[in-house]
Amino acid sequence: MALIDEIREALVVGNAPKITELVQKALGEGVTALGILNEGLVKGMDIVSEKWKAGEYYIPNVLIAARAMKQGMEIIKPKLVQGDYKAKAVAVAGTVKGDLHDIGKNLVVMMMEGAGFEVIDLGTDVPTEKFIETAREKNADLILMSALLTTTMMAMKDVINSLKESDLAGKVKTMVGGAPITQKFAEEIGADGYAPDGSSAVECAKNLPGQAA
Ligand code: B1M
Repeated sequence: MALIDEIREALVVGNAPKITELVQKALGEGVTALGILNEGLVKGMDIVSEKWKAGEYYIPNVLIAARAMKQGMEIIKPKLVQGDYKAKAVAVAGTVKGDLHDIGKNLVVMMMEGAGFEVIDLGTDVPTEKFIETAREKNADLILMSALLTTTMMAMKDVINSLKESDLAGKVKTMVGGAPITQKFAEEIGADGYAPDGSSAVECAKNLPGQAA
């Protein structure tokens, strides 16, 4: 079996030690970090999602897989540097209030850092004010928000509205993403950018007006 398939299978069963071993081996054999991420880890997590939807997996199964994913991501993180782009931009990132999902957000943060952005990661369940306060304190250029639950999507709008009413209006751009988020929703809530995945998040951030390109 190809190494990448083994990584995917180890992710699906949440075997973190095996993930560590296989990811290191794959890097040693010249498989790219992006290949390991997209073809191994993310595809493995897609299978986990399907199993959960089908009722074959329960929350502990998903958590174990999430832990294995995190471990794999930590190993490839230093290798995910893309090109020689060096952004001057500072971004504040987080999963919005009420939402504890962080795998996708962590991926986006990792890709942004790899592309040269300085990212302050506020973690999950981030209150509206925390995004604004941190952006002000760190003189940030961007606020990156992730949401995975339909019930927490509207928290993104709260952040955008608070930003518009603050002294940071027009200075700090916003970008949104996450499984239930669409371009249409992003436009409706007045976000400056939307991206469906980590790579396009980097492109979107680079192309927002005011960013160092
Ligand atoms: Co949750 N969960 N979960 N969960 N979970 C979903 C989201 C769900 C769709 C599963 C389902 O029912 N089919 C469903 C939401 C349904 C809905 O809202 N309509 C759901 C539910 C219901 C719940 C709970 C309520 C379950 C419960 O307790 N009864 C609960 C809520 C907890 C809370 O947040 N308050 C819950 C809990 C959990 C776990 C803790 C078990 C675990 C999270 C572990 C963790 O994150 N540390 C978990 C997981 C893993 C999932 C699924 C299976 C997988 C999510 C994931 O990590 N995907 C998910 C099913 C699914 O999405 N199909 C599900 C992989 C990840 C790489 O993709 O996060 O989409 P994603 O990120 C992508 C893009 O979206 C994009 O880039 C990433 C890379 O490509 N992206 C951005 C993300 N953020 C971005 C930001 C950007 C740009 C792009 O710019 C700023």
